[in-house]
Amino acid sequence: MNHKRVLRLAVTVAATGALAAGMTMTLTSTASAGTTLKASAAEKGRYFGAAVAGQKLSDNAYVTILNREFNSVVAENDMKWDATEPQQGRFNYTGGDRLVAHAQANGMSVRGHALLWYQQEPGWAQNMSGSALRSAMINHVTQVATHFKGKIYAWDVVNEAFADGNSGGRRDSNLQRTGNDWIEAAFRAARVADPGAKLCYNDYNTDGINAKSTGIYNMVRDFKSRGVPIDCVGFQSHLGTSLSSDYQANLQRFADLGVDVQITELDVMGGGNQANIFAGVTRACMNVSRCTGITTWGVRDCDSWRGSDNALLFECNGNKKAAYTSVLNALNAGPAITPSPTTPGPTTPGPTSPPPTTPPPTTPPPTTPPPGPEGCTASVSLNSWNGGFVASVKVTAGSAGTNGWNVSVTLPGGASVTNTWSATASGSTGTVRFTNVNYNGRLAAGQVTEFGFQGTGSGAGLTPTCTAS
Ligand code: 9MR
Repeated sequence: MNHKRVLRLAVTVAATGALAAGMTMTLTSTASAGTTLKASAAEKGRYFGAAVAGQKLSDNAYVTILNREFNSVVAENDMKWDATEPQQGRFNYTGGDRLVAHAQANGMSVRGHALLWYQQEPGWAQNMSGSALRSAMINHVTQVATHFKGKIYAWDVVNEAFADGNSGGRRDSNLQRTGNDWIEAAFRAARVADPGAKLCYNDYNTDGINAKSTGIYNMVRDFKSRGVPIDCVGFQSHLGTSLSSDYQANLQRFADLGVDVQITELDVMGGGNQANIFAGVTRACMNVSRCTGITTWGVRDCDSWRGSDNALLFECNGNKKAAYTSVLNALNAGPAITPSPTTPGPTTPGPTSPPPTTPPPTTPPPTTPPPGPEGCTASVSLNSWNGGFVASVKVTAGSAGTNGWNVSVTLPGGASVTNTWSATASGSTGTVRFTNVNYNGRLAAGQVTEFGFQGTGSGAGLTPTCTAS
């Protein structure tokens, strides 16, 4: 039986960022009766996810619950730095690929966790500092995000970079000591590597309006004002025996900056208040139109990092707990979000569906070509730090379109290219020539494609010249 009571109320999204991204939202109050977490969340335009430890995928009882109840997964450990780059420059994607394959085979989206985190750094990175570490970490972001390109709904680009307590400032770490701009450098590199993934900042102890969440809020506001690409903020929500009364207001103030919010690692101390707290978090997410989904940090109590806290929604034997029912009811009672067709803004990727892994075929040239020079033009945008840089290069075809292109840049003395994507480099110092790869050489008149490269030394004053063939 379908007892849908649909009450449409148009909500003007106050967030200028959302408006800039061409986005409007409709809140739809819908009483529904989904019978699984994923169905109920999906009815309301959200996902419901779980953190998965790789070895659990061979536990049948576990996988049965995972596939029945969840439509999003995140690797509990398998996509962290120590797992994916155990030795510098030697990447291991076995665990991450296995989880992505499971997700794709079962219609689940994937959150990526985490490109940079001061914990779980591989030993070689723990021993680094300064510009060597900065280069290594940007390379890590680039390589991992490129490997999973098109397969990740949202990346935790940076995890837990803010200090606990009242300072509202950054946490000390070797990453932080490479310079305060390390977070934005990471976000820019991630955007270049996987333009289709939403890019999140993720942290804990942000479960209300407090000094730490306000520090993060100020960073996000600054990023939005300067065009640093950030799309979402993750609220881990490892909770105790009470829920802050301004939990929802805190989510809402971030949403009002023009970013999505997500509950990313939810678990709650077992006992009397557990079901209420789980329900309160779920209601808060449902009441914030830009809260796009909830992830619990595990499936059953005994899968949890919190051991005897019994912090999750299923007992070890797979039975649903009272907390499960309270979450399901809160999902079913909540309003739906219907994102309108979205025109992606410059820093906000649009549709939630992952982009194709191979770029779509280039469109044929229009019959009346737009005005412009024949050949092609190129422009560079640079993200640099002391000792290194990432350059993003835009190639625009002239009025005749291109069959192929190459772009030459002359690097300052001492600079060299260490890594290139979406183009092939010849040479690494002095004048370096970048040639299209097989899928981005043919451009229609006026069409734009992008490639990038990373370098050591200074990238100042790069003036690219583009030649079409
Ligand atoms: O649950 C994770 C546990 O298995 C790991 O040993 C631990 C250290 O890497 O990380 C746990 O997950 C953490 C997450 O990555 C970030 N936020 C806090 C989570 C719980 O510690």
